[in-house]
Amino acid sequence: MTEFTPAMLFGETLRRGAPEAAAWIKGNEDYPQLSGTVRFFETPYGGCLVEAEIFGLPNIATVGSSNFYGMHIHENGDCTQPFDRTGSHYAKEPAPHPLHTGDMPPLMGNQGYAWLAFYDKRFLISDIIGRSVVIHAMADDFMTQPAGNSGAKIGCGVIRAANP
Ligand SMILES: [Cu+2]
Ligand SMILES: [Zn+2]
Repeated sequence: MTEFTPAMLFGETLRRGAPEAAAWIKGNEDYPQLSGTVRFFETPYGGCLVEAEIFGLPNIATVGSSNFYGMHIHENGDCTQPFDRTGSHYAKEPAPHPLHTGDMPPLMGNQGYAWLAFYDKRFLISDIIGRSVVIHAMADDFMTQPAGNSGAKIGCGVIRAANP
């Protein structure tokens, strides 16, 4: 006998592949090969399911390499190069890092490729449409203020409603 857990429904949701919102990530001028998507799915439990698939992270050339890359929702949906208009981490109410609404787990790049899916109850999809997902050059240390010392903004994508 198998107990039903949320993960079963989450797997189903990802397989169906119909997110309520998505961000197409592009790299900055130093990382033009960086690309991918971050998708946001509603769940019956409140909160949402986030799935990121990113190609071309900086360690791509090093055989067998892996590394962490900070990833956050920033307040402004403006990915004009060099991504300096994205503003701070999105926060519904003032809070220290990593308690911002838009703080998320880091990507783990495996020789340039990262896939990550997680459940997030900090925001509703309606809160984040028109904001941006930013990927950083370094790991987020989840301590340093105001942004976890995660380095340059190497990837950016505006979050758009899938069915506006
Ligand atoms: Cu950030
Ligand atoms: Zn933060």
